[in-house]
Amino acid sequence: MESKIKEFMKLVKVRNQHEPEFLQAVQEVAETVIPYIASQEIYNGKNILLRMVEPERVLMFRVPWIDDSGEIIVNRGYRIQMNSAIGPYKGGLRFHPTVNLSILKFLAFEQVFKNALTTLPMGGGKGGSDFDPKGKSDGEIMRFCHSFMAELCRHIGANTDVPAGDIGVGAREIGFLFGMYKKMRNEFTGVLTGKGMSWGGSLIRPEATGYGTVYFAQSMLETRGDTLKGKTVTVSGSGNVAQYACEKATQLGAKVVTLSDSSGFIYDEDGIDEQKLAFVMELKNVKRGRINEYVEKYPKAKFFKGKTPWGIKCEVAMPCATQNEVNGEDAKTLLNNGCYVVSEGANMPSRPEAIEAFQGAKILYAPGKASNAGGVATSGLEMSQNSLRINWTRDEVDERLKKIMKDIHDSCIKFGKKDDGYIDYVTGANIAGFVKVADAMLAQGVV
Ligand code: NDP
Ligand code: 2IT
Repeated sequence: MESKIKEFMKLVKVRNQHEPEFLQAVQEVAETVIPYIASQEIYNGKNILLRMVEPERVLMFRVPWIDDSGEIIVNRGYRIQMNSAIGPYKGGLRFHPTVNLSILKFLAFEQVFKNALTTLPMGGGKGGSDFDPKGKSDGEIMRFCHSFMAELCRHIGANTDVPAGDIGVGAREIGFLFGMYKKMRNEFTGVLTGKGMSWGGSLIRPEATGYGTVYFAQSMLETRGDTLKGKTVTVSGSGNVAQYACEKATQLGAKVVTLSDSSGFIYDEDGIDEQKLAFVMELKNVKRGRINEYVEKYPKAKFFKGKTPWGIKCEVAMPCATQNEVNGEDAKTLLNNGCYVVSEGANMPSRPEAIEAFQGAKILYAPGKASNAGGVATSGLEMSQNSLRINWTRDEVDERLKKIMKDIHDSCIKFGKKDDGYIDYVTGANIAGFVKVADAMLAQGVV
């Protein structure tokens, strides 16, 4: 088996030599799915995984725009249309200076499996730009988004490819992107998700990723007759996912003690309650400030410059910032401090050594493609509402989200439960996602 995996990875590496994040994501899937393929007659000799690692289409384009000083700036735009076997391409757009082909291909690849797990008919895609929204005026953000969509609008559509938000892309950006799509194509459709409530958005979509990550942690704890009540939780990031993970964990009786951004983390021993979180939301979403301003408002809290929160004692950790933010040493520290639940809100936040440490210690560890799937699942619900031209209530969407998170948890158990009862959520999520997409690909032939 080892040699089969090595042989497969050799082929993938030759084609994608300079894409470390993409190779990292593929390696994890290969290690868990190749042994399964070998055990199932129907998938043998069909090169399905080899087809899955090759995007159906990669778009790369120039995004020129004019900044407030009158200078012409050129950014690079991308859309990876990874797999459409079970539905239109679906996945977010990331605007961050680190964006490149490797990052977006890893995200698109993960998205294929994640979307399959949601039980909804969505293929996988991802896109974005190396544009840095930090410090830009609203006018600059608008001009950039309009230029980006002026090209992207030819390649997407409500039945073709439906983008949404990710790092650096929230409600404001989705608004500008939607406006230009509508102008260029002269149609009002559900081509993007994460829209505003008065123009086709869904209740709970802003909350969904963070809430879902907490619901998943709850399901994992239930397998051990445990709950979130009274637990100390560390959260990284302070953006969309982190904010709502903090909100739901607090509502369920846990105490969230950290938040972070790329400049460092804050530690509030008393817990980040509803009122303090409202301050963070205003700071990050309206004033677009930095997390260290939290300690100016709440002087009992401490700011640790340039550090991540994984040295703080907790029972539950929720990485909600970015990829590879938890390394092997961080994992050991978390384990030594008594952490026994890790529910990932971000995509691939744990490095392979960290995952190995978590699973070696047999703690409850959920990979992002399972635990953060609530965001895209609710995007799927937004698409359904757009097609029906109706809006569901907050409770209705939340109930559907809870059910989907529970179904994902069940799928992980189905394919990931070991003989000793330990649930390997990585294997479970990868195989469950693979089976759904692979069966559709087999039915559709070599396309
Ligand atoms: P936001 O842009 O709202 O927030 C991102 C947060 O992460 C910010 O606090 C940001 O800090 C921090 N961050 C970003 N990059 C880095 C970095 N390189 N090092 C340290 N901190 C960093 O994004 P989201 O909350 O939407 O996304 C967070 C994660 O969740 C991502 O991995 C994303 O792919 C994933 N995700 C998002 C979903 C969604 O629906 N939005 C759905 C599923 C997963 P700073 O402001 O300093 O950059
Ligand atoms: O990584 C993700 O799942 C997202 N950024 C959300 C994608 C979506 O289409 O809602």
